[in-house]
This record gives sequence, structure tokens and C-alpha cells, in this order.
Amino acid sequence: AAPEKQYGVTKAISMAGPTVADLKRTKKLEKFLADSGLYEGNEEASKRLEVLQRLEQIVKNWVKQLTRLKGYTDQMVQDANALIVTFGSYRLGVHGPGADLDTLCIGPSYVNREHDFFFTLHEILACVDEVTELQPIPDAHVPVMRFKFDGISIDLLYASISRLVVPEELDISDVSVLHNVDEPTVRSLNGCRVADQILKLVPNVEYFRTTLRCLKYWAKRRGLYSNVTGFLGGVNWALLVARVCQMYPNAVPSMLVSRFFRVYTQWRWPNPVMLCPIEENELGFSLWHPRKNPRDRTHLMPIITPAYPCMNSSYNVSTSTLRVMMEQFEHGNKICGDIDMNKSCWRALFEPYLFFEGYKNFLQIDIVAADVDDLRNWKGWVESRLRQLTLMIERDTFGKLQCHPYPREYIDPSKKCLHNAFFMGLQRKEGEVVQEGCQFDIRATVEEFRHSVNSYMFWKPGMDIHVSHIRRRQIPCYVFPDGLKRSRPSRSTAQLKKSPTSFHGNEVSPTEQGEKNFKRKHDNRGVRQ
Ligand code: 3AT
Ligand code: MN
Ligand code: MN
Repeated sequence: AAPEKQYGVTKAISMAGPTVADLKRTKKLEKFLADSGLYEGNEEASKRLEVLQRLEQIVKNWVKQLTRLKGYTDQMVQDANALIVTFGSYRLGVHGPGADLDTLCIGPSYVNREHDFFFTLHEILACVDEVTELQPIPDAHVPVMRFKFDGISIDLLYASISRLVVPEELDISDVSVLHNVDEPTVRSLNGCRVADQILKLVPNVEYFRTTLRCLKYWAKRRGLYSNVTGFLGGVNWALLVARVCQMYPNAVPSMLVSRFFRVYTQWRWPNPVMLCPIEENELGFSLWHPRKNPRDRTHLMPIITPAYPCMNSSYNVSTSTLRVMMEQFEHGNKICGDIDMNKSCWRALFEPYLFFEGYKNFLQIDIVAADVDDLRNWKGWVESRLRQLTLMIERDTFGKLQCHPYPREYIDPSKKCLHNAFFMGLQRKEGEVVQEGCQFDIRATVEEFRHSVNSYMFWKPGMDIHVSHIRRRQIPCYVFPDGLKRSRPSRSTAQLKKSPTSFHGNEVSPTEQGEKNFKRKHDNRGVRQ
């Protein structure tokens, strides 16, 4: 990179390039990532390309057919076109094997989302042999059609642009595509626009990619990879890494990983992380602007997207999840310091976080449904509400009871996949004076949460949720399949394991039992820390 050029909103912190030792560490890191299975094979790569081609064929035919049906001229039918463009990790070039394929369909002005996309195209896809698990989500913030195509998970968005014909070479980086479109369309287009901007704003794309793969893997191993639970998702990690790349324009991945932890252990949130100045223009879409919008001032960890209209990509972060992330950044920083002094190795950085060793008290959220499809939908809904539960608990205990939601679901194998569980760690806020007999009663909070969850629009008989307070020894066995086991199995879980049928029979189910325990505990003593 040219030494004069400034990347981002401040001068570089250091222009230093790698030493021999840095290059050696980077080689080791690359090998470690490859050995950990982070890169997909050629077979999967070509399958993705095939799927993209098939998908593009399907949407092109769909638009042509609609153009005819809507009575347009023969010329218009002939010119009718739609595009498939990718975004997310695939477009950034950092997707791992099995990652979803984020795609956007761009269609002409007269092909709408409500009916043409979510009804007509849905019908067409439903008849395609390779398409399974088709799930339309029309009223999401970013409306999406989810499905698997030949086994590959697809997120398909739709943008109707204000043109009668979609040119094959449309430039979506130009803000003119945002003229006369609605907000969901802007949000849909922006996935791609953001990805392109990120790649333009970093000094070295290959170094950025390797560093991002590394941080994504680290975040997954440490239980921090999840937008919906209030941690960070793919785009957030991408922006954090990109900013560090800008600050150290000549650094190689091993240096960038280490600087990443140094920068973000010292970062004074809620100062925003951004890759470029915030752009305002006459289009007038709402954008992140803490001085104008009081709501934006409440964001704890603003990570701003670089394409107009800029947004905070991490509005889901709460006090609890920010605290957990800061602790983990500290941990990463320490290990990277050791690695820099050759006192530790990359493997140590990626040790899995032992969530169940970290707490004495947990909330167990059991989710049941009548069949696998119901369970998938119901679980998705409950998961999207868990963030509210952590917020409510911290609110109702005035922040004295801290809550650590773990972004992973556990499947109870004895229930033939019709029972999943989520867990949250509970602990008393550090430094709080522990009064004798002091307790937390969160029954009302849990009840309020259950109530809000049960307002699910697509509720069906059999969909149920149980929330119970458990101690460490009551953690069910299926949580520890691969030896990350607590020291000694408890009697209660052993008993549960022996009587799996009780769940469907007349006997008390484990979750009801859990709930009774929960109630009894609270009636007698509350959650004792
Ligand atoms: P994976 O490899 O799939 O885990 P990803 O970056 O592809 O990482 P997602 O599939 O979850 O992540 O998201 C795809 C894109 O959707 C990324 C971004 O353009 C958009 N997106 C997702 N969440 C947000 C968000 N909170 N704010 C803005 N854009 C988002
Ligand atoms: Mn993705
Ligand atoms: Mn996705």
C-alpha cells in the first residue's frame, strides 16, 4: 500500500510491515485455519456456482412469465430480466463449508415483493425438485425466502428497482439504484452494497479475508457468533476486522489478529466503529445519527455499515452481551500477547469456551413441538425472543443478576428431535454486597417472557416452552456429548435419562419437573448465588 494513503476516518496507527517472525506466525495461522476445516472443497465450490446458475435461470423465467401475464408488449417480454447477486460471507470470500448462500434477486419495477415474489415465485420454487424446507418470512425487517437448494442453505431477498428493464450489467454500488424504492428494498440491496464497500475500503483484501476467517472461527469457538442472541454476526465481525486492517495497512494476518484484540480491549464503547464518514444525501432515507435520533444514542456497541444509508449493524447488543464480549476480548488479547512473545500457539487462542463450567446457576429454556417443521419454526421464534428475556431479567433485577445467553441450541436425542433447549448462565453482579438471605425472584419476569413468546402468530398445538432454573449438576447429559463433561454426573439427570418415555406419558416430564424445582426454589429461597 502507498504510505501516503489514509484508509478510513483516522490516520493509521502504524505503517509497520511484518518481521520475519510475523511472516512465520502468519504461515502457521493459515495452516491452522486450513487444518481446522475452514475452507470448502472444490466440489462444494462448484456446486454453489451451479446452484447460483439454476437460481438465476428460475428467476429470469419467472419475470418473463409475469411480464407476459401482466399484458406487456412482446418487446418488453423479450427484454424482461432479473438478476441474482450474492452478498454476505460468500461475496466477501470468507464463507466456510456448509455456510448459507446469501442471494438477492433484482427485478423490474412492475414485479412486486408482496405477491409476485412471496406468492408466485414461492409456488414455482415449491415445485422445484431440489428445493426443500421452503420458508417464506415476508414480515421480517429484511423480508426473505429461506430454503435449501440441493442441500445448500439459501437466503433469497428481493429488490424491485425503479426500472422497467433490469440491465445485465447493473451497477448496484451507484446510489442511483436507491431512487424511488421502499425501505425493505434499500435494506435488501444494501447487503451487497455493504460487502462491496468493505472490500473497497480495506488496504489488502487477502489479508482482510484471512484475518476475518480467523476472528469468525474464534467467535464461534468462544460462543460469540450470533446476531439474534445479541452477540455479533458475520457482517459485524467483518466490519470490526476491516477497521483494524485500515489502522495497520501493512500488517499481515498474524499481526492483524493480535492488533484486533489490542484495539477492541481498549475501545471506548459506545464510540462507533466506522470505515468511512457517514454520508447524507437528498434521498432522505433514515440512517444512524445519534445526535438526531435519541434511539441511536441507546446503542451500546455501534458498528456502522459503510454504504448509504448507513446503519448500526449491532443494535442487538445488550449490557450483558457486551460485557461477555469484552471479557473474551481480554482473554484473546492475553493469548495473542503470549503468541507474540512465542510463549503460546494459535491452538490456545481457539480453545472452546466452557460455558457450563463458567456458572453455577442457569436458566434452561426447553422448546417442544409436534413435528420437525413446527419445531424449526417455533425454535426460531423463541430464539429471536431470548434477547428480550436477558433484557427483562437485567431490568427487573436492576442489573444485579447478570445473564449470559449461550448462542447454541441443544437437541435432546431421546426425544427424537422434538425437544430442543437453550441455556443462559446467571450470576450476581460482581462487587454487589451479598446480604444474608438476599435472593432474586424472577418468576414474574419469566412469566412475562412466556406470555410474550406465546403471542406467536403461527402458533400450533404442541408448540410449548418451559423455563426452569437449574444448578450446574442438573444440566442434562445431552449437553456434553464430546467429553466436555462436568466432573460427576448427577443423580437427577441420570434418572431423567433412564425414563425418556415419561416425557410423553402421564408422568411428570423432565421440564415440568424442572419447572417445579424452579418454583420450589423460588418459593423457598430464590436463586441463591
Ligand atoms: P455466515 O458465513 O453466513 O455466518 P454472513 O456474513 O453471510 O456470515 P449472514 O448470512 O447472517 O452472515 O448475513 C448475511 C448478510 O445479511 C450480511 C449483511 O449484509 C446482512 N446482515 C445480516 N445481519 C445484519 C445486520 N445486523 N445489519 C446489517 N446487515 C445485516
Ligand atoms: Mn451468510
Ligand atoms: Mn444469511
